[in-house]
Amino acid sequence: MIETHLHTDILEIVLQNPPVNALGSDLRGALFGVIAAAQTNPDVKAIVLRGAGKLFSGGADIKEFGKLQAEQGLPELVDTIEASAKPVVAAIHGTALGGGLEIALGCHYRIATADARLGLPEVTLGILPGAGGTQRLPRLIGVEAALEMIVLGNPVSATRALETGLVDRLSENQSSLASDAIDFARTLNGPRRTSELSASAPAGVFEQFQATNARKIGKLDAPRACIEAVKAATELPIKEGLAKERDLFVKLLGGDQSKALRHVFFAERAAAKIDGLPKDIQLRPIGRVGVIGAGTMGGGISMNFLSAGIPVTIVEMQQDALDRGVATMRKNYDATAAKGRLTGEQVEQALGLLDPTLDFDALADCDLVIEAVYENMDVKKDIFSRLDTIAKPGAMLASNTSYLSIDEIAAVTRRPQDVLGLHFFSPANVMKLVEVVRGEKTAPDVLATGMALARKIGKVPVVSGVCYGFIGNRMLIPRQEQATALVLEGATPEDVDRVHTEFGMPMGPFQMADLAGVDIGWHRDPERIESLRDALCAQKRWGQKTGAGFYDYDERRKPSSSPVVAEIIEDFRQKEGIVPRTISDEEIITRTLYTMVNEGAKILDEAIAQRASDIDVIWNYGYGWPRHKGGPMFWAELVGLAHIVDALEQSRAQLGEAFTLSPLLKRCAAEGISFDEGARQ
Ligand code: 3H9
Repeated sequence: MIETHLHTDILEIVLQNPPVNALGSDLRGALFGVIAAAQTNPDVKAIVLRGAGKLFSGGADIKEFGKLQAEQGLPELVDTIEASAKPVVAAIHGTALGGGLEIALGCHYRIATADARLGLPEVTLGILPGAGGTQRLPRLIGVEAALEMIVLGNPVSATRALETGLVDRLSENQSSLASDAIDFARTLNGPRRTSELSASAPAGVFEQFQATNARKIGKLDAPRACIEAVKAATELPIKEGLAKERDLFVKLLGGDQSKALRHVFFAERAAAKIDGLPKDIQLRPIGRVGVIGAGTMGGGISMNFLSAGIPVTIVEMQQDALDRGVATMRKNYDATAAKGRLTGEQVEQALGLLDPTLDFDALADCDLVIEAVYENMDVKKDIFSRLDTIAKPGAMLASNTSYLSIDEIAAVTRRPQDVLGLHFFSPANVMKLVEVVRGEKTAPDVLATGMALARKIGKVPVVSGVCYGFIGNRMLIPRQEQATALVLEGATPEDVDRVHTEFGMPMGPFQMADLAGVDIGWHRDPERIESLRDALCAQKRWGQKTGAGFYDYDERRKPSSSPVVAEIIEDFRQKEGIVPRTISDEEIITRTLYTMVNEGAKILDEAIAQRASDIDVIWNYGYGWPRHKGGPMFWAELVGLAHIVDALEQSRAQLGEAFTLSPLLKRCAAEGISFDEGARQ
């Protein structure tokens, strides 16, 4: 857990708890021991504390939270370090986060490598720094700088830390750090305790901070509690401030928001793991990527690789489509540069790696080819059989299809083991999610390479099996069906959307339909009107792009309720003989969100998703499910699976003939077990 070295008169303590030196109970116990022993050892004049491996410390061990009050002990440890009669220097490299930085704040001095980052990201886990961070940081660096770090959770660079007084000096790099820290420790006369300083706040600073960050804070509990704790640092003596911090910490830790956010933290990391694959699997080298189709998706997909320094050959059938595609990519890059997020040089560098061509055969030297043409199985089959004849042996062949069967596509090639799905979400250069679709015959190294490559270009990849719509879009289908049915039965599109946005989704089903295009998948015959959607499409109400969909839009795309849509809905009700009734918000939740959970359970049961938390990651990153509600599957367990089954059964009459309850959902509800436990049985 820890190693100690006595350098004549300086005791060096090295934290050794890979991979991130999390401050679990064993490590804390060991630290208490050496700090105490150092006090009575006459040879020790001062102490240096540093971390082994890549970083100083990633903070408290999040896995221990909620278990046996295990998080107890870290505040006491920080107090013990600060109380040391001998000066203690924290020597920081890599990152010092959360409890890791709080330990450093308990130390009397801090030295950091020039590339180190220091932060208190607890707020992103729905908690606050609970080991004195909210009381010591404002005392050390001032209230305004502390609020930025604590309430927004953004880490700072070592240079910024030096400016604010968070660190006392810098060391060039990791190899110079230990000796610089030891030399520094030798110059010190005695301890200097941060808790003995006082923190004062300029008038109105808290109100102003809250107002500036109102949108980020939203309905979240943790940022509010963080502000309250920092305020306490300016009003109360240290002891009382620490007690207040503890109180707020314990409350947040027991709350649903923190449970959800901690779930998301581990869910994201679990999603990277592919069940049944050896960890050391050899990946295929990807030096050049081919993209077929320079439309919105093809262009967006290409930009990801270009930005990561990977050359792209992009193929189109017509010169004007190719030119348009390249021009759009340039426009998007220029827009990013205008916001200061890229330099002109970086834009040129990225576009310099792009090879636009009409020659399909140019794909022959690509290690991965991604097809991004429109959704038509025959077209895709044709492309893949051509690819099969020209792609080099071992090249990976991917489709960006959102719905179609990867197995059917792979079957037209003589190398189905090299075929997989890489389902990017629109806009593909922005959205983080990629569903990596594992076909029946996809080779393990192809799947692993797809996952690793997606991470390399900054995406969050999640494995999905083959089914219509894969994980995310398949779950949208029952939601959309029920949203439309609810409108026919008496709700308005505005009612349904409001329930979703109040829940925390960025938009509701009808707002989403307007954004994506109401006409997607429409049969294009204005005379054939069989659904509400057909009626809208027949009147060119195709969504935001035509200025009208379920809502009316002004020139700035601001939506307003549409009397035309209200009339169309009314006509439909009359035609179907439906007498509208009042629909409650609870019914909207049951029929849109619970049906989605039901579909998620089927997806898990069919092993399309590896684990329930993968479904949550997909909804967080692909559809904006609020992180503080975990994801649909986590949220369902929080609401109670038995309650969900009851509500769905009560709505049975409205859910229609085709509706079936997932046997997994029913079983988990009856036995009181989690989705994953149920799926493993
Ligand atoms: C806190 O400190 C509370 C205190 O204020 C008060 C207490 C009273 N605990 O991310 P990676 C695991 S709250 C347990 O892939 P990287 C992680 O799950 C804490 N486990 O590595 C993964 O496991 P696996 C505040 C942790 O190099 C493995 O380590 N701190 C913790 O890309 C590798 O993780 C934070 O919020 C942890 N604290 O990034 C920082 N951290 O291999 C959270 C990581 O089984 N951590 N693991 O999947 C991070 O942001 C990143 O992990 C870090 C390294 C930047 C450190």
